[in-house]
Amino acid sequence: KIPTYDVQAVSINILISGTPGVGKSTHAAELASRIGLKYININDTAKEGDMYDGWDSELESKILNEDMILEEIGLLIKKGGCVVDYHSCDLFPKSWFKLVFVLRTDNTVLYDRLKERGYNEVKMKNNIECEIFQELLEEAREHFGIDSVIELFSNYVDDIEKNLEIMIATIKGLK
Ligand code: DAT
Repeated sequence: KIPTYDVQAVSINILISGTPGVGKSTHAAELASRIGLKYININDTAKEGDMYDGWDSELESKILNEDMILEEIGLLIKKGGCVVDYHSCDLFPKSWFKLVFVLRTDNTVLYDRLKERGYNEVKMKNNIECEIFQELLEEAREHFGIDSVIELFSNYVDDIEKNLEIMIATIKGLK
C-alpha cells in the first residue's frame, strides 16, 4: 500500500548518492513522486543546459561545469522539497542537505548493470572499485557528517520498496 502524506509538509532537500548503476534514479524519481518532491537529476540538468567544461578521454565522459550546475539548481534548493540525484556529493554546499541516502550494490550485481549500459573497461573498473572501496559513502559521511548519512542496499527489486519506506519514514521523522 502506498502511503500518502501531506505534500506541502516536506521542506527539506534530500540527496541520493552512490556509484553509477546502484539505483539512484529509480529510487529518487519514485520517492519524489510519492511524497510530492521535485526530482532533480544532475546529469540531466547538465545535458539540458549544456553545462560542461570539456571531455575526460580516459573515462569517456563529459566534465561537468559545477558552478553552472550549482547556480542552476540553487534557487530550487532554496525553496526546498527537492530530491537531488548525483553520484558525488562534495560539490554541494553542506547546508543544502540535512539528509543523504547512499545506495550500495554488491559488485557482481553492479557489474551486470554497468555492462548492460555498455560502459567500457576503464569505466567499469573505476566504478566497481569505487563501490568496493565505498568511496561515495565515505565522501558523504565526511562532507555532511555521519548523522546525516544513511546507507541503504539496492541489490534486488524487493529492496526498492523497502528502501522507499525507510526513506519516507526518515523524512517524516525529521520534520
Ligand atoms: P543510477 O541512477 O544509480 O545510475 P539506475 O536507477 O539508473 O541507477 O539503475 C540502474 C539499473 O538497475 C536500472 O536498469 C534499474 C536497475 N535497478 C536499480 N535498483 C535496482 C534494484 N534494487 N534491484 C534491481 N534492479 C535495480
